[in-house]
Amino acid sequence: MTPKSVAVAGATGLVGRHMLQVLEERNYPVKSIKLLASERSRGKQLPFRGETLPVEVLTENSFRGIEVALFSAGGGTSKKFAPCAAHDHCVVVDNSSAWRMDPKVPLVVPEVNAKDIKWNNGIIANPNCSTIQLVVVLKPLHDAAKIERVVVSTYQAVSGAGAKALDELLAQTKAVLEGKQPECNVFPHPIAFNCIPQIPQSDAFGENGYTSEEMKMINETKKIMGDDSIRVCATTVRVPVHTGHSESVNLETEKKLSVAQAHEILSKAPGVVVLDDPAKQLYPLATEAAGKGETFVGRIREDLSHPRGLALWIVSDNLLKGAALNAVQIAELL
Ligand code: 25A
Ligand code: L14
Repeated sequence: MTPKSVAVAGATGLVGRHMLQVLEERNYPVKSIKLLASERSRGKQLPFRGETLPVEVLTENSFRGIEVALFSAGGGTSKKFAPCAAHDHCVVVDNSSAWRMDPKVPLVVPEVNAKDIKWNNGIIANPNCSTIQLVVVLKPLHDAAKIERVVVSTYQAVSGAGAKALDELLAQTKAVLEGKQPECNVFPHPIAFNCIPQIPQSDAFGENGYTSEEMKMINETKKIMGDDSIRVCATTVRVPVHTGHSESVNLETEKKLSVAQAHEILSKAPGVVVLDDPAKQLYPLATEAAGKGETFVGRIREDLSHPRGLALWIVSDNLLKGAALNAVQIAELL
């Protein structure tokens, strides 16, 4: 691949910093790199390949001469600036939810639908973190036995809500251990020693009773898998974990899949690692998945309530495969 001129919009955020780290670790052929953020980050510097680079303020003219831009600066910023970048012949890989369901924008997980990159018009959307790790595991099972229905409950890490949320988890944990009242600023309820069934914490529930995170999992799964017939029910829950989203998944297939067949299919699936040895207490854990690029699956067993049902436990790093790594993998395919 010929080296590219790259920009990272939202470089100072948790995801933006991981994008820089992943570009570096995977040796992405960077000819030049521009770090962009809001006015708040003016004067900040970030490390890249042994150098310290200045952060610039993102403007409509930031993308002249840039070939690839990775965006993780929130939906509003992407709505406003991704079209400017595309207009300047830069290809945007956007981590926000702004463009994901736009029929003119491909929504891509390389292991699942790399071919969709071809029809991009300058913007490619990076899916929601919980959806990415789900479809990486569902796709090979769908190809083998056609998935008809999925019921998923998530156990989502606090890092998904950003750096301030992580600070709140630590401060509240300390307060509770000291017998003090935990203070809530980011989350509507204490997240320390608790589970909160509302993601994101700032959004109102929809009229149908679902959160936007739950609706993202439903809609994005169908778009990435290219199959509107898959029925999905999602419950998304924030848990006091630092990094690594976990998911309990029940699926119903048209053709019966045995546990052994599911094991065999998943052990050959790209990006997937099977960790499943109950006798040795081996199963995926958020603490083990954090910092790794793969999606881990275990606890694979028959769903005893359904003749063609399987139950699984899926874990991946929400900042890596769920965000920065998937975005860089898309950029590598360009
Ligand atoms: O709208 P969405 O799609 O739902 O996305 C909302 C947010 O979710 C995060 C990501 O936040 C995104 O902005 N996110 C998205 N996908 C995620 C995933 N898969 C995900 N999180 C986890 N997993 P983020 O914190 O990772 O990154 C935010 C970055 O965007 C920059 N930014 C914001 N507005 C911008 C902008 N850049 C350019 N133009 C704009 N208009 C932001 O830079 C950051 O890099 P910054 O300079 O605004 O903030 C730098 C640091 O300042 C602190 N800070 C942030 N907000 C405030 C603040 N300080 C004071 N007041 C604030 N309101 C933070 O410490 C930040 O790191
Ligand atoms: O749509 O854990 O990419 O708060 C990523 C972070 C949704 C919320 C997205 C979280 C967001 C999610």
